[in-house]
Amino acid sequence: MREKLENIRKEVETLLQQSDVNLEELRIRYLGKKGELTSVLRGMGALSAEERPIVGQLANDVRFFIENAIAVKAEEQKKEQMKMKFMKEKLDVTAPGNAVKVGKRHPLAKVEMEMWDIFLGMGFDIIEGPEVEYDYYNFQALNIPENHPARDTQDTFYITNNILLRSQTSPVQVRAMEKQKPPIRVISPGRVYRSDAVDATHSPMFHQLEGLVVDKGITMGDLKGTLELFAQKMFGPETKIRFRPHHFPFTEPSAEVDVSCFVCGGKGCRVCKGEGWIEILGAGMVHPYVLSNCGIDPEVYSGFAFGMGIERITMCKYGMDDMRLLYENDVRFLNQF
Ligand code: 2NM
Repeated sequence: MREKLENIRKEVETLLQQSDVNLEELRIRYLGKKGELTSVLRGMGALSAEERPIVGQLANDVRFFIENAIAVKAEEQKKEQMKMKFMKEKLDVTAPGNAVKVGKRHPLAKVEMEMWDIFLGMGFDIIEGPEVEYDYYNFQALNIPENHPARDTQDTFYITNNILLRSQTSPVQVRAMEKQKPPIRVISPGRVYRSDAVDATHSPMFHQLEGLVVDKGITMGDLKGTLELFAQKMFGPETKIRFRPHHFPFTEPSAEVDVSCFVCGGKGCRVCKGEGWIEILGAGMVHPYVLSNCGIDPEVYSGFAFGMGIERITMCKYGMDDMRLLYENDVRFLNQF
């Protein structure tokens, strides 16, 4: 019987060496009501009176040993499980994260901001004004009275008889001249509207950036220098500019301004259509009537102004042949810039 108890102890000891042993099964198998230890104890009646307490003591020791060993093993298994769980759930803080897809700037916005930078660098301020304007600010103050032929080329959308969507950003500059004493050095970027049908080069809404400088002694030379520097910053340091005489009601004299083709350098290519020059803006000396309309004495002050289409410059710069691409917001197109 002693030998049997000793064997049970050894068996349990061996079984507990397996790390994944099922402790509950083991407990039932040895300590349960029909367990091996219990069946040994049941046989104790057959022992002699001297042997009984000794074997009884031994049986208790074995029971205590098994209970204790199971408890120790249970603790070990629990620790092992926790360790595995932590390994599985380990967070590698050095692993690269999931890239967040952010949008990109629209090419029109990119070009406009490039223009801001260039003119801010020359000391201009950026000013804004309403897109819904009075006829007075959009036309009359700019020397375009009712029935003037220039109203045809700048036909726009009317809200009422004397309120309209601005056809240029010059009204912003008229407001600036009314409010501010010279020296004035401003650019006014923004949306403008014209009653034009959509095609590859026209849209009823587009963007302009106009500039205005008013001070004592401002000349056409200042205009040329300013636009030359702008062209070189925008299209490259080799760029030349060319003035062609033109007519605008709000400037006198007026000019259309070309830049030497930044693709072929003037030899003639697809982008400049063989011309060597690309028209990019209109400009001139602010008409004395416009200055006096805004409360500035043309005998004391003079000024120059210019205006350009942001779409046009963007299309030139990136070699686009259809303006509609700029408004369709097809990401396959937009992702190229
Ligand atoms: C252009 C061309 C030439 C212009 C004139 C003025 C103002 F308000 F001073 F009279 N602002 N912008 C101007 C001059 C605009 O756009 C093609």
